[in-house]
Amino acid sequence: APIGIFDSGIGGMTVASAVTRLLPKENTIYFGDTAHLPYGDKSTAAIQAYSIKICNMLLQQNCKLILIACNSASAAAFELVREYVGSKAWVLNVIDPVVDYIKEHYDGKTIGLIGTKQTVLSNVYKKKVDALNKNIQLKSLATPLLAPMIEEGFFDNNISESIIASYLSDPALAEIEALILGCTHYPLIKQQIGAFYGNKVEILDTSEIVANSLRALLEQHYLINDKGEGKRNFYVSDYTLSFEQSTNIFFGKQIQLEHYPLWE
Ligand code: DGN
Repeated sequence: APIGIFDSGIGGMTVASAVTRLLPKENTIYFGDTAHLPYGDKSTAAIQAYSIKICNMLLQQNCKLILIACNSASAAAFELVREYVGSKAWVLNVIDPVVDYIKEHYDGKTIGLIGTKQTVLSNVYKKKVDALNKNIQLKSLATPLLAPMIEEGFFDNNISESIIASYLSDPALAEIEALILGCTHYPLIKQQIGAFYGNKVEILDTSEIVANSLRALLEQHYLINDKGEGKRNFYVSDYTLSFEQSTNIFFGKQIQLEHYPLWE
């Protein structure tokens, strides 16, 4: 059975890429809801409705596990999706693995979070980190310009450097000792963010943490497929050539996207 991965667009391919690097034999089905992107500015109700419909499609394809590879959808719809999917498949989001990582590696520290408005305003990270009772202070800032900036290919030049510096200098993120990259796109600017802090702040790359936790879950339930052919399908709800060209940025090589008219 395949692993289903979905996101609001193609940014979730950073997570898909980390998963396929770690589990190359698994078959994966990726669904990018490009007809509705960006989720980061949508209401909770809208994101919940989109997520349920996408999960239906992934369940029809027999997925053994559904990974919500989008921080905004993880924040808005994880509980609902898990309830909806029930025992038909495992459901994983991109927030809990990071909170588990923090639980293991941090105590009494100040940690920063950047992400979309939906992710930051939902307060999900803060609630989960507070519930750890480890005296960790979570400081967060919505950084909505970063995702479109990266989509346009600005992630290692002067413009991205100055936008990043402007956001990270915000007093809301003062004196942090680690920073959570709470959006699918941000692994692309990990280097520049690290450099901003003179490499003295640990940058928590959620795509890698999530891939490790997905593998652990499959292992724990004897669901690993190490004899598969590593078949990969990439669907989008709205196809454009520019989405296809941008896959290169997020997946590391250009991917052929198939149009899946889920909303038509
Ligand atoms: N995939 C979204 C997320 O991780 O929050 C970012 C894309 C967006 O909504 N701009």
